[in-house]
Amino acid sequence: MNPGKMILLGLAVVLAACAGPDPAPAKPAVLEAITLSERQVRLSWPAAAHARAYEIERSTAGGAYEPLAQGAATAYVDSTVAADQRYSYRVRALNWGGASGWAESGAVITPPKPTPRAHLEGVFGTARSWPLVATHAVLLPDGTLMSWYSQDAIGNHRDNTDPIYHTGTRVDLWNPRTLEHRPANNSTTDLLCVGHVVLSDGRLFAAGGNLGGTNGSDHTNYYDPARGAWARGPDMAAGRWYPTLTLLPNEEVLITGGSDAQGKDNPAPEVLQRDGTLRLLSNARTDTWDLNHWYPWMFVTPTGRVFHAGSSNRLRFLEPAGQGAWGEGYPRDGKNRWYGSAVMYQAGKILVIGGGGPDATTTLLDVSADGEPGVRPGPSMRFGRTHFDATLLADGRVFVNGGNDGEKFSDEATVYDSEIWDPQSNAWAPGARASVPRNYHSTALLLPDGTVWTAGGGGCGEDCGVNHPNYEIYYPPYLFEPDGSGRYARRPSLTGAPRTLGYGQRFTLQSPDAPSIASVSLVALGAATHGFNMNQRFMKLTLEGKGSATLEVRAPASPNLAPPGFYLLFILDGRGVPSVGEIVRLE
Ligand SMILES: [Cu+2]
Repeated sequence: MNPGKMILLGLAVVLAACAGPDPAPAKPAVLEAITLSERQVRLSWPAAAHARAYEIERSTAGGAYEPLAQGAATAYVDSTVAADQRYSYRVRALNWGGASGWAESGAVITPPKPTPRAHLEGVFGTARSWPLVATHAVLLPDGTLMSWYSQDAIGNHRDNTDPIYHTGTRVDLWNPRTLEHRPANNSTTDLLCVGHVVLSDGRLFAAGGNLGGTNGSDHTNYYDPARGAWARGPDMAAGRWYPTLTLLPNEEVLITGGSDAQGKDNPAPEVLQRDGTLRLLSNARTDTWDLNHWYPWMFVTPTGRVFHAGSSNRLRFLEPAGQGAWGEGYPRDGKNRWYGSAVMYQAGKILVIGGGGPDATTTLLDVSADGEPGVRPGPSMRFGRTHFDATLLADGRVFVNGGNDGEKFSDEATVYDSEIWDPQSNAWAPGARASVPRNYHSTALLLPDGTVWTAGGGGCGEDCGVNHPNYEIYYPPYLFEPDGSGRYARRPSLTGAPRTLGYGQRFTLQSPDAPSIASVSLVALGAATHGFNMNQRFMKLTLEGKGSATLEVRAPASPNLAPPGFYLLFILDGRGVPSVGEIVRLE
């Protein structure tokens, strides 16, 4: 007798009281699996028509499915999992008429066992392989993570100026809900060292690329997640290798810096306009002052201008309308912070971090108003770092990982310890220690589940010895019980959010945990490369009312505070524990 028949015979006994002719049961519409801790995975699915019971099976580490449980409920907590292991699940409905087809879950990786200091430092998961050295990484509005290096996975030809090596890019798309990778290759442009943002319509826009060495391509490219396809945009006036892209409040995109087809600084910013054409900011040349043309740190200010925060020692506002105009220049802190980083952690407030060969110092900038920028020293990190990553967390803290002494393609002097800056206390706290160096060409992104994906580093060809085609997930302190008991915290559940938020409008969120919710945050989807995340932005929203299962929240008042586009929305309880984020569009 086969196992399916045995199950049905067992059910026959259980269900004898309600026996009768059953139509075939419907397959459960979806199976959701979420990790509650290193020991528990919660499964849930909607009731299927004509189901009398459900049968659940589990696959461990990609192995065959094996029976796990049966029952009449539409949820199940699997408490037999191990830490830091990959699982997937499937469920089907049963009745007298037989069994439905299987509904499969996405795959989950259980988090690592917490350390006693996890609530203070967070924890890194085990390093797992990645198809390439992730030097560029963007979170797309459908929740997938796109990453690439160049035409190949590890940079064998990055310095070769033969055009044959610069006609396309090997691009990876990863779904964090299924852990599946699939190719999304570009066949026109070597996207190594482009700038990139997620547009307000959900497409990725990338400008520039590599022609070998420091020579920049004049290409622009769109990737449309809805169609799963790349398309060329208009060619720029000149090439750009290492440009920064900035999404503007009017949905245009500012393109600044980079080096041209001859490897010389490209001195004229351009703007992608809403009609898809480019406008040259011929009145805002950048070759007349000390702008470092490699990924300049540009930010939209609360007054709707753009601010240059570095990495050179020059602070300056840019008016991007018309042909553009730079304002007066101000010194920052006397340092050239090449390959450091800068984060706008709150509208108008910027944390400038490290860089310039190993430097542990920080500088705080305030550009809330248009006058002279506020400049004051911030607290120093425990470690000097260059070539590191700086990522805004769901609670507005800044997580810094990786970095070394500034040497490219070298893992000597690697800083493995992470650090976390809290804007409330203006202090750094020690973070967990990673197992893999993340230096030049590494990236990090906040994922919708509130963890941080860290990856990449190297990309110097077959023989260089410092390529890191792998990733580690960082579990921040807010995912653990604040009492130091070494347990994962119970997370508030966000069960309903509008897909779009209108500026200044009040909207309603659904949460069974509404009474315990203390704050709501928006974090723009990240787009990171070379130590600078040019799309991330954090905003705390005003919580205006609470019901037993609803929250009334006010959207940002102006596109100057948060440009139109895609954001992760989190609700956080009174202990600071965030929900899983929902991707919403601000318009
Ligand atoms: Cu590079």
